[in-house]
Amino acid sequence: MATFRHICDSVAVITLSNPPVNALSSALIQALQKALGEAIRDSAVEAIVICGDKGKFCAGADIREFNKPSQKRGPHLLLLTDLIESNKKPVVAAIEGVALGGGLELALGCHYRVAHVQARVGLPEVLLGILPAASGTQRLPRLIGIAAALTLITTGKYVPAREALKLGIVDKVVGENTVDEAIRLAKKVIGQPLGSRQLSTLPVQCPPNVEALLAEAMVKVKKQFRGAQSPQACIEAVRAAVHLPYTEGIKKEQELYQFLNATHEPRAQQYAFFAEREVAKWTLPSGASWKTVSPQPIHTAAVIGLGTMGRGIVTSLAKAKIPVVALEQDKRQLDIGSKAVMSLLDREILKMEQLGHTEATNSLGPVRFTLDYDELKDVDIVIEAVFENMALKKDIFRRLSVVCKPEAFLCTNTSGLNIDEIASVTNRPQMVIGTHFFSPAHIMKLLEVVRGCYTSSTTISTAMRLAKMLGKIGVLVGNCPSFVGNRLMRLYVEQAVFLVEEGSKPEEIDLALEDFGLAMGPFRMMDLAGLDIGWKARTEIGLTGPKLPIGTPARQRGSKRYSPLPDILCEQGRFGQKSGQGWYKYEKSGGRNAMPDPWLYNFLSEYRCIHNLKTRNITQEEVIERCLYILINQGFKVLEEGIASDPKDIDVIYNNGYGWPKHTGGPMYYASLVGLPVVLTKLEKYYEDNPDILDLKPSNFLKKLVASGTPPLKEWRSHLGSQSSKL
Ligand code: TC6
Repeated sequence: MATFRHICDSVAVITLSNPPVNALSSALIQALQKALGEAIRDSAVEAIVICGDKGKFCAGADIREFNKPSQKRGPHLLLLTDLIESNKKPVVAAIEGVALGGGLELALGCHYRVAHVQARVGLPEVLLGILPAASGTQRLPRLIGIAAALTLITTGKYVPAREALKLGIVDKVVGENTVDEAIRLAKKVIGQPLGSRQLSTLPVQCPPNVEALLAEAMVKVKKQFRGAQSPQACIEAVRAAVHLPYTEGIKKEQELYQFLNATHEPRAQQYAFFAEREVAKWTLPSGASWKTVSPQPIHTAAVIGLGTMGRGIVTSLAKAKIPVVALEQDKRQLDIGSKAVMSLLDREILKMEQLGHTEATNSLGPVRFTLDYDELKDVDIVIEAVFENMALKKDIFRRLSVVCKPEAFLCTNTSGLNIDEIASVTNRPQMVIGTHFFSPAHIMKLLEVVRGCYTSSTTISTAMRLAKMLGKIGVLVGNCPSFVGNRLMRLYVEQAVFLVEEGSKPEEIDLALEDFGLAMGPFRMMDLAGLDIGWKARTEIGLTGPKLPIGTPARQRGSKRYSPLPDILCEQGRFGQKSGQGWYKYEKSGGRNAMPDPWLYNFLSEYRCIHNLKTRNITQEEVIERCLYILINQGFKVLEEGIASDPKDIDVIYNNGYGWPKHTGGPMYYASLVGLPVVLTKLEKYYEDNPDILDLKPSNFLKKLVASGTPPLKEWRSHLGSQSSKL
């Protein structure tokens, strides 16, 4: 756990060891306490170095233990940091890999910190619904000042070693032999006064406008993390560092920590943390799994189509150092696309340089632009990213069958088209898979990996590995129209539009859902994405436009309720931000500042008049319940149909691809928080009120879970029975 050994008789080296990331479990804290005690008592030891085993200092408290009652968690890290700091022998932290959360707090208790150039440090507790409760909120501001500490503590951002040096978090950065350097430093400072190195004794350097700074930070986090309490508690803790002596500040830190711990947020965020890692551990009904099926190596890739998605995908591959061939259909598109890609790559280089990378240009994989399919003959994987047109995609896959080597995997970046239909035109349907990227593809973390009925387990394994190589979270889902993410999203958006028909204003609905914590309400989202995209798709399948059978009622398709509102807006040229008007108006075409539009109010009252719709007062509660519960209900249907194998898959998709607030865990976790009987009763009520909204009809699986006594979320999967998995 924590081993203690002498080096050159005067320096004791204590190594933290708790694979895989040396997390501070109670056992490790106990072992560290023991090793420290021995080193402090040993008169032959004059200085101490703390390092981590296997090139990782420490990733913080062991999150797996957070659900244990606190009295069973053993000695508190806080006491340990005080013990380290107050002892007379200098203690140096040798930081390799990561010093995160409690790991950094441990290092801040040390008198000196030496970091390897590739190490990263940070206080990510806020992302787990808590705050740095082992003195991080009190020691860090004393070391680097209020402004920088606020940023780190409220964002949870990981800071690379060179930036940490600039900020003053570490004293030295080395390219190699971090522990040796720490030992050298420890020897050098033996006997020197430690007063100025004991952070808890230092005053906090406050700028004159400190209250304004804190207030500004509060406004920022309230906007950025709507509905979440931990960022606000972090600011309160830093405020305590400003106004109170260290020991009082620590009391406040503890109080705030206890307060947060009594809310649902830590559990929700910690669930989300582990869910993101567990989705990588896929298993098929056949028994094949991430453990048994090896991925094929990917040394080179190709991307077809350099529109918005293709450009992002090329950039993402280049960032992962994978050489890419980028193909377009004609010279003009290629010129436009290649310029756009180069500009994205330049931005990536700039970002890396700002973080202190000296060889940023060399750290990207090379990109070759071409019009020639023959250049694809040797690549290991192709990602087709042309627009959503089945005929076009099939043409491309037929061509790829001929050109690509037999071992090459063929991926389609589609947000909802049938993978099987695409695979069926190739000479290797088992090597075809859906890779649904999210825009901007070089930034968004989510990758929906869509298994078709022919897709082999090796192809799945390779696509999931690709996600990891790109720094993304791959979630394996089955093939159905719109897959998981967009299938649920469509109903949520549709519900919002129905609510507008019934009397809500778009901005009221957006506000209600943004207050709940969603990154963007449905109307602002539609305006951003472009209303014309959905309009085009609906026109193609005959829901609107010339293919719509004559005599179809305006607000009905089959037995289902339909709202023509978005179609009418498009007919009026209101496509959203791109045309300067949509559900909102904007300062200009391409503007981003959404303003309520009086034109829309008039238009809506006329529309309601024409369709004889009575408006009523719709509460925020109804907005949230109808929009979110219909989405959740569809989540249960997705589970029932075997399109996703576990509720956490849906949650990870929503948290990472759709701006769902992580502090509620994700839609399915949120349903478990609200209580499944409540969700069921509400759905029944709303369905009764709106029998033409068929998707409000509660799913059988939801009903089954409630009838089985509402088991906890981790047991839902076992209640699915012998459903036909699409995975
Ligand atoms: C804290 O410190 C509070 C202190 C104050 C109160 C006292 N605990 O991400 P990866 C596991 S709060 C337990 O796939 P990477 C992870 O589940 C903590 N387990 O690898 C996975 O397990 P699996 C603040 C942890 O190389 C394995 O390690 N710290 C912990 O892409 C590998 O993880 C954080 O929030 C942990 N603390 O990234 C740090 N950390 O293999 C969170 C990881 O069984 N961690 N695991 O699935 C990270 O950011 C990343 O894991 C990483 C490694 C950068 C350390």
